[in-house]
Amino acid sequence: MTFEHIAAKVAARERLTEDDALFLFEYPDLIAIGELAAAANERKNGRRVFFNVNRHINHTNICVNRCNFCAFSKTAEEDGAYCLDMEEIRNRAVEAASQGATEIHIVGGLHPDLPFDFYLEMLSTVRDASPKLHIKAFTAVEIEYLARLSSLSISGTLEKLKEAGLGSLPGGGAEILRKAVRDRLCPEKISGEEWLGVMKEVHHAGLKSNATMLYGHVETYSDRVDHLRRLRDLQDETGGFQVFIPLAFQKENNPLGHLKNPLSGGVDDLKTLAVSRLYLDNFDNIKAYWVMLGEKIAQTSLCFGVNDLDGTVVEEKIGHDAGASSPQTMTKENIVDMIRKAGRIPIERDTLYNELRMY
Ligand code: V47
Ligand code: SF4
Repeated sequence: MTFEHIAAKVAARERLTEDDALFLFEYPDLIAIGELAAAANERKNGRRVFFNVNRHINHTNICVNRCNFCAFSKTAEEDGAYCLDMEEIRNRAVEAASQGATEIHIVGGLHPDLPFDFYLEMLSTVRDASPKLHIKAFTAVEIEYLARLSSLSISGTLEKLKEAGLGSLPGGGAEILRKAVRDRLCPEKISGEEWLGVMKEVHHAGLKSNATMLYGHVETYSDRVDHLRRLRDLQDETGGFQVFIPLAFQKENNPLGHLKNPLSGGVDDLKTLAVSRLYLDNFDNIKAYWVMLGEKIAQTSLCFGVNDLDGTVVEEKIGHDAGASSPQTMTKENIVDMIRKAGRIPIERDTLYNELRMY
């Protein structure tokens, strides 16, 4: 196999194999991979780059799981453990709507004591705060937990959540799907197969979702490729994923932070985004999440196949508790400026990738 062979396949719009993706991860010429990914992206999306105006709400950090990469979760007794009440949730949603947000992104820990009604009330509270807000909430991991809590099936749980205002799902909780890695990262979490199974039901329920991959800890390139292959296979089947978001591992305040993983850093971030663009030919959008990448790598990634910069975020806990040095929030003007300075066209989108405004 040669790089030229893979480049010819990309030019001919032929699907890449797992071996091709592995070859690209191991190939030392980042710029060549980036050029190929940028061309593949431009064929799909031109020079347009999406962002949205959103606000995150992490309703609680109390969690029954103790994932080894997580600096956010606490037991109920620990200092810093919290659970927002409905008034606090409502205030955040009202403030977001008044600042022009179109999306509320809600995820949190797996709280041992909250009833299923809390989650329904949280959705209806946000929905009632403003009809303009799309609610993107709960990872596949939380959905499985809520199904156990409510004693309903996954599809029954989704139906109830939809009735209360759920609009789509974020892509968290995927981590690395392969069992050997997952056992080291998060032995208490649902398996990779279960994560995919929940997403399949989400898509069958008519909801869109996102997909992530947490990278840069104990995994190998082969584990990453296996992860991408499973996402691509499910996407072939359902078409329900809107975007792929690689999440760069943040090292502070968690048990895996001491590891010296050679697969991390700016070059690896850009390569991971570029290979994802090339291999995931059935995903329209590849997102650089600036919270984990930092502003400069996120902006640079627009020349490496990325066409989405996430949003304004406002209040971020998961990455920042783990040491992310990016700001808490980004103004719309700042995101527009980043995109323009990369020679691209900023497009504000809604959660479902409808175009709202060109800048
Ligand atoms: O599921 C936890 C990850 C995820 C760390 O769908 C960590 O639009 C890095 O999924 N270092 C939550 N990552 C965030 C997430 C997300 C973010 C932005 C947009 C979307 C979307 C989804 O954060 C968790 C986990 O995979 N995470 N700890 C850490 N130390
Ligand atoms: Fe809990 Fe999610 Fe953190 Fe795991 S990653 S400990 S499930 S909050």
